[in-house]
Amino acid sequence: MTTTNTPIITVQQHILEEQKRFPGSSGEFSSLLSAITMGTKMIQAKVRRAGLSDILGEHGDVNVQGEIQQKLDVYSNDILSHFLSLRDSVGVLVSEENEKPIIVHNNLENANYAIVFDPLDGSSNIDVNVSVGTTFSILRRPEGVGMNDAEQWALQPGNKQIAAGYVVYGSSTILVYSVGNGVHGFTLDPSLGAYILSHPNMRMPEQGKYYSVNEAYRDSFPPGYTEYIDRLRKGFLGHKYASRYIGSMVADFHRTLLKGGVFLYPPTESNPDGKLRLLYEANPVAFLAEQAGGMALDGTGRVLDIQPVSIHQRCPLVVGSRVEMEDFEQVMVEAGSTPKSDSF
Ligand code: AHM
Ligand code: MG
Repeated sequence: MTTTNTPIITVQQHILEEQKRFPGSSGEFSSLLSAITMGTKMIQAKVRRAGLSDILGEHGDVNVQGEIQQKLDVYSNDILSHFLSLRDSVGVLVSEENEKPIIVHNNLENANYAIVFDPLDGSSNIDVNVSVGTTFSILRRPEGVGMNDAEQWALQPGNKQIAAGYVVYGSSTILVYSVGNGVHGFTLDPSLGAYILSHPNMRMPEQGKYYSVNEAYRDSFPPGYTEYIDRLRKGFLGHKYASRYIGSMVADFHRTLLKGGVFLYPPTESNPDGKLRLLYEANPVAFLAEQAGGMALDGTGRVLDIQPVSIHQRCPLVVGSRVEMEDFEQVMVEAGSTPKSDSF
């Protein structure tokens, strides 16, 4: 038997420690996060078998148990909704897969949290064996908002998130989360079925080597974006950049968090507000980026300061290392796209 001097810390232990930051919390927050860890373990198990479903004859309208087979994104939504609904502290669920918010507990006094999530981000990549992920954001019910006014629970700027995170189902499964006290990453040990702390106190490098954008759309980017990308290609501050683009935001962001650089999904002709969704895609990664020392802008200002008006609204997203992001801001000012902000 091998021994190690490094303490093994599970995500559950970690959450229990972090929860002490919430005065008066009586375990409800750790119970809520454990619904997410449990749900994502089940999703990853399904994702790992994705290519087998046809071979095993389980892909059809009805399987041998008489259950209707579901697409993976619907399955992921059902699983997370199921586990979160079991937690008394959850009042409202907002998912990319549901048109309207779901009121979970409208008669429980301590149902004070809204969970906003994309159950399977990048799901079009599943068929080609490329990384996908789950993103989530946790908000507290705003003062004075009634139990049934579900949209108002979620329509809060990202700076009100009390926790956010994601899971990448990649070459390994990793969960990254923050409660506003740094960013921490946990790799799933498949033999134990437990998320183990592998990346404590993650910090985004000050500058990276990669930019990440779907350059096929560059002709329709607004002023500033193309100039900025050209600057990165030519190199600045002693750096020449290479490009990486997976097409799963959560995986592209995870690389950016670890290696630095910048990820962009600008406005385009077909998506004038960008493609990504503010509440459950841009906000969680913006929260994590800032917690890790990076920045996130929508092209004109801080993503986390956007006041949402609808639960599925889109927003442009530019997120990355401090050096690249300050340069982006400068280029956008020069292009006349945005006033210089004081917030960075
Ligand atoms: P989805 O939520 O339907 O999966 O779409 C979001 C995904 C992101 O993960 C990714 O960044 C983006 O779509 C890629 O879009 P494109 O193919 O336009 O580059
Ligand atoms: Mg998505």
